Amino acid sequence: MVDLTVKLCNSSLKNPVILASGIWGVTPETLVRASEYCGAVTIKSIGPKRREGNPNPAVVANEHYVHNAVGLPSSGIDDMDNKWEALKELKSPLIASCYGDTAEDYVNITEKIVPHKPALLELNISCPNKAKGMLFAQDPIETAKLVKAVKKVSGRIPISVKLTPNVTNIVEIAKAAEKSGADCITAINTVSGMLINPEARKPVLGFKCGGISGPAIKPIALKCVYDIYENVKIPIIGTGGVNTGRDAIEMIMAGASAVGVGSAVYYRGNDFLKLIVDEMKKWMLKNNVKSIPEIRGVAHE
Ligand code: RRO
Repeated sequence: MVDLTVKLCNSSLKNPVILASGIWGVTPETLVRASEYCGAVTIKSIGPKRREGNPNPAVVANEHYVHNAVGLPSSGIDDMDNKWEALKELKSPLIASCYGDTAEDYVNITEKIVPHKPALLELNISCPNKAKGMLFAQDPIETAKLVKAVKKVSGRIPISVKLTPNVTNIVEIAKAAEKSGADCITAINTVSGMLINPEARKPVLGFKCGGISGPAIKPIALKCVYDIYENVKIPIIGTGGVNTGRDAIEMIMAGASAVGVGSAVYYRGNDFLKLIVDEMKKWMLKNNVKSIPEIRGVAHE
């Protein structure tokens, strides 16, 4: 027998696989379906108000990567009042992800989310598809200020800060988040990139550039998680390019307490979460590993 359960902040998860924000968790129905199999589910980031996405094409995929500039579409925090009830059907804990333009946006959204008691609130401060300016997650001082402001209103709900790899030193940002009271780190968001269609002589995506996810970014995500693990004590949700149970095991060996999975749906189909959990189980049986904590961070030894 293998034990896949893990503890993450205040929650017990039936397994370490978490549906990452964005790809599948767009409606309560897909979240409920995902929750049958995975340890926790993350809702598509909720914004301060209604926002349409970017012009098409907004997502393209091949065997190496998924490239998106979806553009933070959201029906807005107030529309969540129509969704909380349906989310009571979830079979695993909910991670509420949110984004904003200002610290006040994050604070206001947090105040509206807290009464619904998600297991974790994920501050998405790292979407590469914001129209202009620097991201919170590209500056340790801004990250710290934001986390402190949100912690004042988040009560007992633990906070995870989702970081971008598009920085010189992700560890410095993770440390700033931890020092200001963050309970968890989610690493990483997508890697900034661009594709060009040579016949059309222009970028492929309507937004021109976007975020890269999928298999191509797994080594980048692994190094970020590995480096963060050496420098902070709070748990890490390791996210980026995890497509198989074996990939998830690698992420745990880098130091992740749980593993975010999103783009894998493009490669493994709608059963991706079940497939990845089953593969983890099989790998553990074959390699005589009885529990997840037994292998967490072992790549550092
Ligand atoms: O919606 C998006 O364009 C998007 C978001 Br919010 C994010 O966090 N990461 C990403 O690659 N795309």
